[in-house]
Amino acid sequence: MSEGLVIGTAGHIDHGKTSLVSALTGIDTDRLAEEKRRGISIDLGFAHMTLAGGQRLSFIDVPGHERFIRNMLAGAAGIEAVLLVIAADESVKPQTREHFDICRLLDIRHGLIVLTKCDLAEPAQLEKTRADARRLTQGSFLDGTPIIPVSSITGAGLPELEEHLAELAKRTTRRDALGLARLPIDRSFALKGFGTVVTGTLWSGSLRVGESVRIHPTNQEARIRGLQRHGRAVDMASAGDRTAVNLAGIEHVEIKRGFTLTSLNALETTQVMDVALDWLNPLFAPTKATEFLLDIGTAELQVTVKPLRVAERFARLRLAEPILALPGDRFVLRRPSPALTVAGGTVVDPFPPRRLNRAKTFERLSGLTSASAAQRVEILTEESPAGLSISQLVRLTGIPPEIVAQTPNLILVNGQHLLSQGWVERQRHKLVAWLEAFHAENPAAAGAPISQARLGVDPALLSPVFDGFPAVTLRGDLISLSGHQPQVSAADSQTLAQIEFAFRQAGFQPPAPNEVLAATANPKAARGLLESLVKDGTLIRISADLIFHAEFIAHIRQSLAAHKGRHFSVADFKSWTNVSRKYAIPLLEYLDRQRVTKREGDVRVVL
Ligand SMILES: Nc1nc2c(ncn2[C@@H]2O[C@H](COP(=O)(O)OP(=O)(O)OP(=O)(O)O)[C@@H](O)[C@H]2O)c(=O)[nH]1
Ligand SMILES: [Mg+2]
Repeated sequence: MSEGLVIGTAGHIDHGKTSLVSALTGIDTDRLAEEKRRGISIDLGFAHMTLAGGQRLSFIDVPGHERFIRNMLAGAAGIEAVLLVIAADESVKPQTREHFDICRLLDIRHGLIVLTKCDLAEPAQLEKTRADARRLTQGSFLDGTPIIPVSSITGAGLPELEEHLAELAKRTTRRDALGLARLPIDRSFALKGFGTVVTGTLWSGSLRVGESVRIHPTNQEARIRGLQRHGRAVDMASAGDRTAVNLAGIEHVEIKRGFTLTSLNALETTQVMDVALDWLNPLFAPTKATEFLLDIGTAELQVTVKPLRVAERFARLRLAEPILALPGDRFVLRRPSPALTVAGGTVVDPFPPRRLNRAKTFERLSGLTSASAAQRVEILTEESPAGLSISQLVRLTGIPPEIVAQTPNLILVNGQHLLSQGWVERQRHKLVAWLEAFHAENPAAAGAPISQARLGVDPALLSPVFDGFPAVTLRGDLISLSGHQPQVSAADSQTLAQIEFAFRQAGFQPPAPNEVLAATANPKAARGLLESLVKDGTLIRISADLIFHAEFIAHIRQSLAAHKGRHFSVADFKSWTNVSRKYAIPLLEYLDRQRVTKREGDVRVVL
């Protein structure tokens, strides 16, 4: 079970965010010398507390200064609820709006509004700030949420705030504990005696001591030596936990904020993705490819935004560096200068098709945007030329393999590859068309060698195409349309009968094929007919010049079946089957190849 709701602060510089966290938790999160000297927060601060009712809370305190929005965004990436902090004496200011916008754009769904510095505001001023806060948050996730006036100096309102925090912890929906482990890293440092430690909020899945993990985008592997939550060692961390991970096998300087720690061999980074965007102002939306800053997870990087069509929500992003992103991930776009948050967005496809056909892409992205997880797997499988493997689908969607494998409406082949019903239907159509053409060109043939009918598809994927498909018939190595009758002339059918009779009559002492052919009316044409009898399984070629009627091979197999597991000599074989020495050796070699028997030195065993 996960423990401890992760709450972030948000609000304008100097509005009392750090003082509030400190008044609640007793932890001063402004640790840097520069923060102390300047009296402002620069980087993220981390604190935690236990409420009277026993609930645990983690706080991520963010800087309000507009120059440190990047750090604020890295902090906001890990929170489940926000305390929107507004100083009662100053009311709503630019970064109040920007932080609030960022929370909305990142789809944070829970929070409280705290009016700080109440000791500094007259009652009328307090009421005005309260009204401003209501107006700002109208129609948003904070519409109707409690507004709690406090003073971090006098302590007024703090007990009420704690009650509201307890209630907030109860109503906040938690993250997905199933799924693959994913932890966007916000800090990496070395602890004496421990080595490398990274911290972050575990977005999904769980982590266990001893397990191996992957660091993206550098693709390094490391082992979890220890885990901590709320400063205490634990064996396991789950989705939603503020987690410190002690890693073996990697140096702390090799890891930066913005990297992601994941389960070992499931996910990959990307550099191009298709997204849906919400512009804060329609005028911000570019009409051609334009550079922005992309804040996603704890990472910030340069990105080129190419709108799909004018005034269109969908766009293709090209990232300056590879990052780990999955469908549904939220992000923020900022204009580099003058710096401004301009849009939020959702990753629709982190591995889009290379070619951008605008009309098709629009349709495709609309479909993916409204798709459930299972429908997404279906769409991706259907659009791929020959289905997708489970591991490919995991990489494309972030959905764990055991869930991908159970996608309804798809066909699982060999436990590792998914095909759509539509794909199977298309192969069946192709196969029927191909067989129609084959039969038309080869009217005398009973069917086509299956190896020719594979239509350029991996043979391992074909069983769902052939199996349970009544329109085609498989016989031995031959495939034909069901009901296909080989068209043979009267003369040919007479020759066919003559050849078959010659081999059937000879039994275990078959004639030389050339002798049989020589006895026919047209030996040259008869060779093809002999081969067709071999192909359709009426005759069986044991070696280059030795052919038996299939009846006798079946007879031999039957005789051997009675001796399953027994060791036997060539002499035994002759007495069981009445085959003469001349034929016994080639027959036994044939049976070895067919895995009916197996040679072990001087003797054989019946398998
Ligand atoms: N009188 C009074 N002063 C407060 C209160 N809360 C904070 N202050 C003061 O306001 C100043 C700024 O407080 P901080 O907590 O650092 O503000 P902040 O929002 O964290 O600022 P940044 O992190 O830089 O955005 C400090 O001097 C605090 O002592 C309060 O409730 N009442
Ligand atoms: Mg601060």
